[in-house]
Amino acid sequence: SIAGKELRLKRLLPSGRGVVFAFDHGVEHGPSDFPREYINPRTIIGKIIEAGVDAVMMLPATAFMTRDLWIGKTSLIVKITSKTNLRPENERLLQSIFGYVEDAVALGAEAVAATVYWGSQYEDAMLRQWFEVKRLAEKYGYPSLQLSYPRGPAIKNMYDVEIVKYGVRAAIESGADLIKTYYTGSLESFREVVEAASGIPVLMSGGAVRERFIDFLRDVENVIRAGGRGVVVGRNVFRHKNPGGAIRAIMKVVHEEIPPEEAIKY
Ligand code: FBP
Repeated sequence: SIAGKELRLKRLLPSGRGVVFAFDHGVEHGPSDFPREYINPRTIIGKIIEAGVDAVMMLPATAFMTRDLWIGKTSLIVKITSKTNLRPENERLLQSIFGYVEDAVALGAEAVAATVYWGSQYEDAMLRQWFEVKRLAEKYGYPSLQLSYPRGPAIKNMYDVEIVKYGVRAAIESGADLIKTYYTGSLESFREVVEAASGIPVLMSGGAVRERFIDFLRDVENVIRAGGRGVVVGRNVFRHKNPGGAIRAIMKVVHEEIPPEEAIKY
């Protein structure tokens, strides 16, 4: 259903831009990622929804257990793949299936998401997963968000602009409708990343917590100036002392282009 996919894309990014709260870290990194007060997924999801975020991205089971908090209030992106850090290090470059596209349909999501570690020794297996997700997403009319993460023994610097561009190019040539990738550290370099995406919306992946939140907002500002469509952020929000305020500030930068120094006051 091509119309269904376009409708959902429009609902996900009504203004063409968006702020998405990523919340799959309990599996990807383990519960130690969260301040103790946020150990129950409902606590942080409640705060983020209240702050008025555009969308939340979760695994199917987490989306289900928090459904009363987000239904009718914000859009949902169902992430289908994940992995734990309990695995031996060299096995962490492969994700596994945590659900099905049908879960996204049942939950009333706007999109599905899956990770591809480009350059990993498991690239082939990850691509099979990706196309399994993609095939059903197309069938049901759901956009597919690719977490395009170049990563593996052959990749020295995963934030290098040429490497990120390669991942983005591979994402568009594997049919991603939305791309989430690393910030390359400057406006100029990120402009090249956006160009490489050739019109497919690029969202910045939040990344590790910045020492100063204002610096994170400056990165987001550069992403927007470079033609990026927004951000998918987890840690820089849920590790912030005021996660709701952090979301509001990011929304100001993305949607209203308010300078970070101003936006941080919200
Ligand atoms: P962050 O903003 O916390 O970086 O969240 C984005 C994300 O892609 C999550 O969806 C995922 O759990 C995590 O980063 C993966 O992080 P890592 O770089 O350690 O694999």
